[in-house]
Amino acid sequence: MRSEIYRSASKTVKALLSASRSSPLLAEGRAVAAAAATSFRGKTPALASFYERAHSKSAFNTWFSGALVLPAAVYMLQEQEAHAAELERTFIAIKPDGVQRGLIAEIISRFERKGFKLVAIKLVVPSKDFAQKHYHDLKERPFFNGLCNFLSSGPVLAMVWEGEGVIKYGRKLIGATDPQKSEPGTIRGDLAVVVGRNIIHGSDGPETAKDEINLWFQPEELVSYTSNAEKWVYGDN
Ligand code: IDP
Ligand code: MG
Repeated sequence: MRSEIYRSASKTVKALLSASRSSPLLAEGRAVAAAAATSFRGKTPALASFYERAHSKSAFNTWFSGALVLPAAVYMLQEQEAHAAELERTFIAIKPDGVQRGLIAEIISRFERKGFKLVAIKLVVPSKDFAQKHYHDLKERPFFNGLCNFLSSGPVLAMVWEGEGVIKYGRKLIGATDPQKSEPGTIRGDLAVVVGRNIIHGSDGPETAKDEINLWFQPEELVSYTSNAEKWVYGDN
């Protein structure tokens, strides 16, 4: 999955790299960097303001912008490109039982502590019709009606989490569908007792993740940002 920041970063990296290949002269590199910085505005404000601060009129900064800022920008964006390319997103929802039992913070903290990144969140009471759409795969099952009644009976905390392997590992954090069979240490294993009140939903694969995110969220509700912790959560040795 490619975030917007990834698209803009990778476009900028390509512009910077091709400019530095075609002309190693710093003066020209600076011109390209200036153009690239324009495209940062409104997308990566921190980087844009860093660039603008460094790109004032003094002789020192003229040298500084060409010699340091351009390679630094390329390095930062390459890093971002490397991470963003591997990241995926999943839909996670705390069902009405989890919300009513005061387990929101507990559940969010398990995903956060793992190193996954929250990119969307909202509290909603879904309609029965909406619940049926969400669980459409189960419409032949005897518990379908009761399940949809339950999901639409109160507030649901809908979220999108991002990270490498988050779809599969999110399911591991959640545990088996039936809490009687969920391992201790999992959310359902530690916090739930019966299948009808298993407190949390998580997408079960890449296709469902995409469909469920689209069902529950508008594209503009998904927030692309670089988390401070990312450089410590990801890395190769
Ligand atoms: P999952 O939530 O682990 O992905 P699914 O098989 O997709 O499990 O079932 C969706 C939800 O339907 C479960 O989380 C649970 O709330 C409910 N459910 C599944 N099986 C039963 C059942 O046998 N009786 C009652 N409810 C069930
Ligand atoms: Mg399921």
